[in-house]
Amino acid sequence: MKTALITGIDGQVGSYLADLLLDLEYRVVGWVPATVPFSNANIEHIQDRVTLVEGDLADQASLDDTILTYRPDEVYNLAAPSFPAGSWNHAVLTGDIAGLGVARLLDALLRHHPAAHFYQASTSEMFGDPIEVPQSEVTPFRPRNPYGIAKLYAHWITVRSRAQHRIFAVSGIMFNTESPRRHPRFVTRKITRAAASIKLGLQDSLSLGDLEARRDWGYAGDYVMAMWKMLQEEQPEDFVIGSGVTHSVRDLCDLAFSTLELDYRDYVLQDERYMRPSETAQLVANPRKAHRQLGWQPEVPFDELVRMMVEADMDELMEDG
Ligand code: F7E
Repeated sequence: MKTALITGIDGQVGSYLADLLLDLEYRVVGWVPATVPFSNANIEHIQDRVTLVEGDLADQASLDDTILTYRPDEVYNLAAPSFPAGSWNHAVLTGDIAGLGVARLLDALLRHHPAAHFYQASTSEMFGDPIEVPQSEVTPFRPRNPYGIAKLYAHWITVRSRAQHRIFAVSGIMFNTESPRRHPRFVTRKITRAAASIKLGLQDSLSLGDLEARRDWGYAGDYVMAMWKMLQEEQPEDFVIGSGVTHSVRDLCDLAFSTLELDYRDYVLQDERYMRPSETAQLVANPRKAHRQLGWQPEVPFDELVRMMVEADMDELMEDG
């Protein structure tokens, strides 16, 4: 039986990855934060089947202990602050955890268990304000916030550690991943939850930022398969993981509200508080390498994803009420 360590198992992507690895009969060890209360909502359904360990990417000792104790065959690093716009308020913390934390984790692997296969969760935010559209594995990086900058450090320390120490370490450059387990601070879930809440008469309106902003949104449950496949390859390589299609926030509103037979124009307000400077960038994946080499294709298209999220939010709000 293979053992996998997932840092950030309690997050959206971590929980879908844990579901997949349990289906594949791995022993799953999940890292949860040691110093802040964590929400177990995403992993409640599997808590009896995974081993939870407290750890922190700021704490070298907890990394060393975990690697020495479990000697995982595969390590998936998904733990990091994940709000690009909000990272301006926590630039140093973001750099420490999302950036240097990866150097610490690689250090622990190199010293205690260099045979492990390592996956670093990189992000389209590293492209930031890109010089080409769509973005592939060879597109230059131009991050535009502390989150993207920290993730870029993590990307390069992963790629260069592979060359320097000949370890199996790879970087998966993921575009936006969404699902009913998405935190409601992100725009997809903010909208699907609000649409359900308005339908049930619990809320009258929804304040958003730029309705014309576009993103390449995909289903988190599909993307974890690409992550796993990357670690099963013969050679360690980096991949861009995304759908290759963008939609606007307006499209998202239209779909989410019309699923519930509502017209978003009756409820959506624009609010300066949610506007971001430099939002003109076109972030869209060129996932051809993943299609060709990993045989990976996302299965859930955007409209189905939005409907799935709206329905889950309706169910959840009705249960709560
Ligand atoms: O914004 C626009 C906003 O906050 C998406 C993280 O997983 O993906 C995620 O980061 C778009 C942006 O995600 C509102 O301006 C409009 O254009 O859902 P989001 P994100 O910033 O793209 C990347 C790949 C990551 O790596 C991150 O960890 O939606 N938008 N109005 C809004 N966004 C929010 N949150 N709230 C609004 O009211």
